[in-house]
Amino acid sequence: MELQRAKIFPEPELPDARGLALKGHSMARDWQVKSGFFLKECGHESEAGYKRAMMAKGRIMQHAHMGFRDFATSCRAWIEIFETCCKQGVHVDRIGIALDWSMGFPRANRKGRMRGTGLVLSGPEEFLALTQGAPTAPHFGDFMLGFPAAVENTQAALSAGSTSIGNLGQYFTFRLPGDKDDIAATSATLTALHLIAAQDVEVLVHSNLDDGFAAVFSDMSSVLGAALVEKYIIEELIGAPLAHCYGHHFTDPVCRLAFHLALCDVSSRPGTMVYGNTVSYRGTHAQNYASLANYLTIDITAQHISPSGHAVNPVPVSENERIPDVAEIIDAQCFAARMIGQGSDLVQLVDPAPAQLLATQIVAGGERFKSNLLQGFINVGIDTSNPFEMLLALRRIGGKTLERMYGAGPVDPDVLHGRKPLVASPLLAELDALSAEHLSKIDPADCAELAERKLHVLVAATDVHEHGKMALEQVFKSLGVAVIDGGVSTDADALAQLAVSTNPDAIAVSTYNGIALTYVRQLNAELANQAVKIPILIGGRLNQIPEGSNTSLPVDVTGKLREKGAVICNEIEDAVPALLALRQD
Ligand code: B12
Repeated sequence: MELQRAKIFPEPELPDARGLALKGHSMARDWQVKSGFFLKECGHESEAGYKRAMMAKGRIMQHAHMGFRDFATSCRAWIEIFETCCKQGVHVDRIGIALDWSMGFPRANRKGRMRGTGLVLSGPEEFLALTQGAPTAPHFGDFMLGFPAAVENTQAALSAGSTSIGNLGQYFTFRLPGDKDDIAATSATLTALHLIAAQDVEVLVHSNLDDGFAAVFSDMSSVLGAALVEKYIIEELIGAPLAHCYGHHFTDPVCRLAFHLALCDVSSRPGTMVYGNTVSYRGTHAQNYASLANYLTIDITAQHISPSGHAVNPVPVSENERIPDVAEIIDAQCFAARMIGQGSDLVQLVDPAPAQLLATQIVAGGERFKSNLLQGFINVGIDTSNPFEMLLALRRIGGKTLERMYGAGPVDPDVLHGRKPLVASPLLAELDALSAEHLSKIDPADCAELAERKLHVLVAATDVHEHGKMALEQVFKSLGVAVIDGGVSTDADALAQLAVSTNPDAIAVSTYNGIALTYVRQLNAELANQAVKIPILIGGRLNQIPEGSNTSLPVDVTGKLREKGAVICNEIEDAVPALLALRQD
């Protein structure tokens, strides 16, 4: 399938990129970085300057991430994390906040929007109040850039003294429930990026690659290629400094180190943080501590071999159960500090040669991805000197097609995304193994019976989390159950429409963002409106913050979901009895 400009941009006209650039630059007269507690205390103009100073000293920095829903709890946590760690001789260099997805909507348009699990800051005063509690670098990433509220969120972060603002990666893949206007999101993002570019001090545009296309690419060189394309747009076309973050999906130690070395090779700025390998957290706290130690060993070693300024991020071991609490965040920070202290001699035992070799391949493949993409865009008639067109085209085309069209590996119709990966992403091998493990737990007699039934199941994800859906689809296909792709970040009304047009035997929903109950209620109502009755199977994180409550942690809603008629699936194999129980016509 060839791409066509008219299909990518059906609009007769797109907003004027130059006009948005002027708007962003003129806003800088009123919105400049204010020197908050961190900048005053450290004596640098920006976090990038601080990072360079720490790198020169050989100090490895630490990042803590917190995601409470309540403002007062968040303010207290900010202070407690910093001060309790300090008392134990541990310095937390930066704190990132998991903001709520409703923060992506402008303040005036936020009321009544479906809320997720994160914090909502009402305006610049709250951004400032939160970050004034302790002299640690404030990092605002989630749901800032990339959404319709990008401008006002960036203004607020600048006035709270934040000099690393993101998260560009989310622009490409995250969707807000009920929001279909990608022109508004792109206009706001581009204006905010120019506001950042026009600052008197260096403000890093942060992009978490794992939030972007890294979670779906099958080739590590495509991930680096995407980073190079972002660098072209942000640094060359817009003139703002860009810093990358990666880590959630980088499980294989050699690959993790190789990607670090590859990124060092192509970056001119210090990195923000290297994210914890959160997908490896699949067990108890004790088991997750092994995963924490495993990736920290690589990240600390990486900083010794090739310092990049990325702070290491020890993710609390409760991450796979629920949003971690303050004590767990502090424990993880202290654990990391001890590992950093003990890690400097370990590097002598490490031979980086295999990772260096892989890094060379990743960089070469990444450069090829970038040049294929730019040439491909020119051939299609996309103006590659226009950042608006570049951003919107990447977002609309999406990771899977981009990799199939422009990946560095040879074309192979039999593999995922149609190309043999140059450096295979470990994530896909892990998903294969996971699917095989779940398949092996299903009784062969049930497998045979399901294959005979020739069922069709509509499979969708309510949010960006796609791996549960991918694993489920693999298992369904092996069982002879035909999968109808319901997409990711699919709103309940759109899913119901799809159900009406495709008439599946069942709908399988994978959900993670703490909205399980609201979603099933909406889906039930939409299906009832269309006068259709289709069984709903649901799995993922089946929790939700109680409506009207200000508690910070979501609660389990499996009982309520059951009352609404949904079939609860804690594991993939739980779908089997439900599918076998479907009435045969
Ligand atoms: C990978 C990951 C991401 C990736 C997703 C990449 C992608 N494209 O898929 C990235 C980094 C992008 C991400 C983003 C976010 N994430 Co996240 N993420 C995770 C993580 C680490 C793993 C989830 C996963 O994919 N697991 C792999 C699957 C295969 O395994 P599983 O979950 O155990 O699923 C099994 C079963 O449940 C079953 N299953 C799943 N669905 C279904 C459906 C049916 C019908 C059936 C039968 C079975 C089934 O299949 C699996 C095998 O049996 C978890 C933490 C963790 N370690 O679990 C957090 C987590 C899910 N994320 C979380 C959050 C909050 C977010 C963000 C909102 C953060 C933010 N503020 O930006 C955003 C989402 C934004 C958005 N727009 O939606 C929270 C959810 C909190 C909650 N509800 O309590 C978690 C739990 C982390 C945490 N503790 O805070 N995330």
